[in-house]
Amino acid sequence: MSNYEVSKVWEWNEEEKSKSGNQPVAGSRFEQELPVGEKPLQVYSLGTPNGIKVAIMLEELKEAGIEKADYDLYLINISEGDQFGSDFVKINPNSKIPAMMDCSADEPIRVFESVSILLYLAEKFEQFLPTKLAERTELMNWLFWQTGAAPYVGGGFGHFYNYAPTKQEYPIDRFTMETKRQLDLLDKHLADKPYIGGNEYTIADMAIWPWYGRLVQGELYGDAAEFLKANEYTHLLEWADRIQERPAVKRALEVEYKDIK
Ligand SMILES: N[C@@H](CCC(=O)N[C@@H](CS)C(=O)NCC(=O)O)C(=O)O
Repeated sequence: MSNYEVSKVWEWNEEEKSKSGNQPVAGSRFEQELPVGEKPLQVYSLGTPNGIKVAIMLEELKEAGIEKADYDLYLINISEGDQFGSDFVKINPNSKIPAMMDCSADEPIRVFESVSILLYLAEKFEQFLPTKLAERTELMNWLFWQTGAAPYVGGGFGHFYNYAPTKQEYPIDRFTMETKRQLDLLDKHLADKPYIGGNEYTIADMAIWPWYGRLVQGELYGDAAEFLKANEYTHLLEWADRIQERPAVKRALEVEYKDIK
């Protein structure tokens, strides 16, 4: 039982205000000059699941020999609040990694939201994206699914199971239920096909693997894989290992993020 009583109007406790902490307002908090390198793509990111998606795509494009997809990759340290600096906010007004500038376009193009970046690169370089309407639509279904579903895993389950300062049964139960339902969905979906979209490896695999593949492989949220009985999702695990074997994926996990300071 909690003693918490919901007030009529929520007030922000400004004493908790800090450069990196959560605030109920958007926009930049300080002046910042981000470095810009020589390569066509400038990527500002971090090795979290959303950041790893983009690193995989960039490394896959490199593996495919596409030189125009060469990139400079910079570290945005979200626990130090780099995402609230003026230059980063100009690229992503939502202050979240990953964010990218395509400096090879006549007018540089900003791209934010990890799946928007995957789609942009897939369309620009005509890779990892089927062209037939039916196959493309199936891929879109899973891309949009991932964008809507993963916050239940990260912001819901991962937060309350691993990061919250106190362990509370109600939110852990609620988000574990939903996370296991999503894992079961993917496990059933992958029972008769090697990749999310069918027989072809696509950006849907790149979007889903850093979240759900890494979760069942025991790479996210401490002992979460054991807690979720991840070993029961055998098709999902096989798929996760299949993706992990790709040289570009291995490189993406070890890629160097350059300092912005
Ligand atoms: N829907 C966004 C989510 C991005 C996101 O949540 N990024 C996290 C790291 S994985 C972040 O930058 N958090 C910093 C913050 O919330 O201040 C995407 O897919 O790009």
